[in-house]
Amino acid sequence: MTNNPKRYTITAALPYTNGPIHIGHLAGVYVPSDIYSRYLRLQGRDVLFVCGSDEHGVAISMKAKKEGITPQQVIDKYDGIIRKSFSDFGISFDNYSRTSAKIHHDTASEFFRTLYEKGDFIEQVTEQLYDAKADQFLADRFVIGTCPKCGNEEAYGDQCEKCGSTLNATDLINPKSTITGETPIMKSTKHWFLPLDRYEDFLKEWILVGHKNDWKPNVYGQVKSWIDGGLEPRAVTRDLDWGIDVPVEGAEGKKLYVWFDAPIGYISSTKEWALREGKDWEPYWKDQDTKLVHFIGKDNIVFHCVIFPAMLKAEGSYILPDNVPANEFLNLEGNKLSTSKNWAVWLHEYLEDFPNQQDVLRYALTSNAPETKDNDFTWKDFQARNNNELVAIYGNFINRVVVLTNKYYSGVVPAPQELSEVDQATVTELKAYPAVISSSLERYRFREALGELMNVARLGNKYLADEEPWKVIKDNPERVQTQMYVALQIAAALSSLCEPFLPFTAIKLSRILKIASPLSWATISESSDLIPAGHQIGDPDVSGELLFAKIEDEEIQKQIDKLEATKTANKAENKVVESQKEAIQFDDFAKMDLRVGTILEASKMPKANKLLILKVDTGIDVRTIVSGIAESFKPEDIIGKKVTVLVNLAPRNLRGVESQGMILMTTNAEGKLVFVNPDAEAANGETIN
Ligand code: B3M
Ligand code: ZN
Repeated sequence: MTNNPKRYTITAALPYTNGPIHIGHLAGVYVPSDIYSRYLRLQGRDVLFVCGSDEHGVAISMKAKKEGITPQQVIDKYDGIIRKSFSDFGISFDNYSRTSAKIHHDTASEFFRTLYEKGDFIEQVTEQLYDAKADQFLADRFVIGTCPKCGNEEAYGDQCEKCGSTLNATDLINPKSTITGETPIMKSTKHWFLPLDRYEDFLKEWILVGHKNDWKPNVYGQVKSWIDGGLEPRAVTRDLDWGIDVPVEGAEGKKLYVWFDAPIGYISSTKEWALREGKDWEPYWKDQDTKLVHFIGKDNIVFHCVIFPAMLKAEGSYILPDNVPANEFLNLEGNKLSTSKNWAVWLHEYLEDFPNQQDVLRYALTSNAPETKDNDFTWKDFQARNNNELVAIYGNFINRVVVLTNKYYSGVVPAPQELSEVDQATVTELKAYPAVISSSLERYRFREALGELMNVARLGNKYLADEEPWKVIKDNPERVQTQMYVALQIAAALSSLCEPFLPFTAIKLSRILKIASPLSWATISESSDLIPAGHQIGDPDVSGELLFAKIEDEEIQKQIDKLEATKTANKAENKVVESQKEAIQFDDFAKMDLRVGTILEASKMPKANKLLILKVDTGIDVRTIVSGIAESFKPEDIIGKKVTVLVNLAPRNLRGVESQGMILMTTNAEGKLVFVNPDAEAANGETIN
């Protein structure tokens, strides 16, 4: 690959259509790939940015079983939701396809047949895991067990998401079927294996030597440990009823392994685009002057850096990825994002609560992106990024420039007088920013690049704060013409420099300044006349629009409460019911004397947070009972409550108070303490049997 590519093929991991898109997907893959693609287009480069829905694999079949619908219905439902989410967030794919499309089935089948006919596969009958109860072979997510590499007890049959290793299902320790929970038996079956061991030397040379310095350490490190661990043949077919048929004799009932077909989805999406646009797809995948970059999350590293490149190498006519800048994981409020536990901020739900604030989320996720290590999204940080940075720095600068331009010059850019030294220095600093931001983006450092963008807004704020045109206007209006002219140049530059990161803001600001099309970054580097004297900015009803709105605490609290409710629901759903205790004889039970009682008085035990002192009418007598319920009930709220009392429990001295019995309690679905209430009609003293 040359250092000056003729064209770029940018791919973003194909999302499984087994659920909606959440902030982790955006942060890990789709915002960085979109920033990079938008940036390259602004430099006038030939960019093809492709993606599509990943619609095969066990994840889809499991979702279908769970929802009681067909896999086709699952993929149609989520393909639509996902496409809308990407469109809503301005993820600017040139093509978004789907692997259930015929063009992909044809492309993947042809790819497989090419390798098959070249004799690149090992055809072998092996013993595989089989669920006799479900009458089904167990592969991928149909089986779960302990990862032999890291001990993760929730590793899948093909991959451990914790350490990134890909596995053979038979490698799992203590495997269990996720269909029936049964322990699998072994059963013979034929599959086709990609002999990765034959590509070990090629991979070592291409990656461990060739990309030692330009691949991110988190990516290089994982690939190195995987290669150093020794590569083995990997099955690229499965015994499944959902997926792409294996296109060779003797493969009835076999499907392509999803991770064999999915990366080929990038190629079929390119073909689909080329057909629609009347272009030739091959240069984007076969020309050495094309720069191919895969954007993925860290759990996909081995597939994009080892398995797919081995497939491309085996086929022989394709280029290899120049870089795979995988991100680490984003967590949410300290916990791992989880589709199955609904522990996520779903994009479609975000827009319901924060309409037209896509850029705020793009900004917060990029500012906090897990580029080198896992990171945590919190709603408080989201609010702070918006209020303290977007509103207070970027929005505030633009608002001041627009208000003063409208106030002093009715929205017309004033003609500058001679630029002062400060003006010159400011303009010189502005001209340097396209190169500064580009340098970070070319190295896939998106957080750093965004920080530099905000420094442009800071430059504008500082210039106005130091120059104080609102004071100078009284005595030296000519000077203010120059000051506002300089400030407007910074504002104009921002409208283009922010486009890759904040595309919706770029449109808004261009409308406010009435700039017809984004300024090229080369122009910003060379010219200090980006928005010329005499130019009329947008009418006040347009130019008066604020770029960003403050986010109030209530809006954030609503989101935090929503997550708390999810946590509670998960607790209830995942509550483990304790197994039954050891059997007792009836005589054992008969020893307990349980009665109906009523709480007459209640008070807090001094210096004991958990204890209440109760006066209980047991029907036999009124007695004192100390109960550990102070954290769940206020004394005044339980007066008169009917309770179940164990009256013949030996008295105990608790903090100097003699407690004569026990009130029976349990917990509700939310884990909150509740009374075991006898029916209201039951009279005090009645025995409970
Ligand atoms: N569908 C994403 C995942 O593992 C996977 C990516 C395929 S990219 C070819 O969630
Ligand atoms: Zn592992």
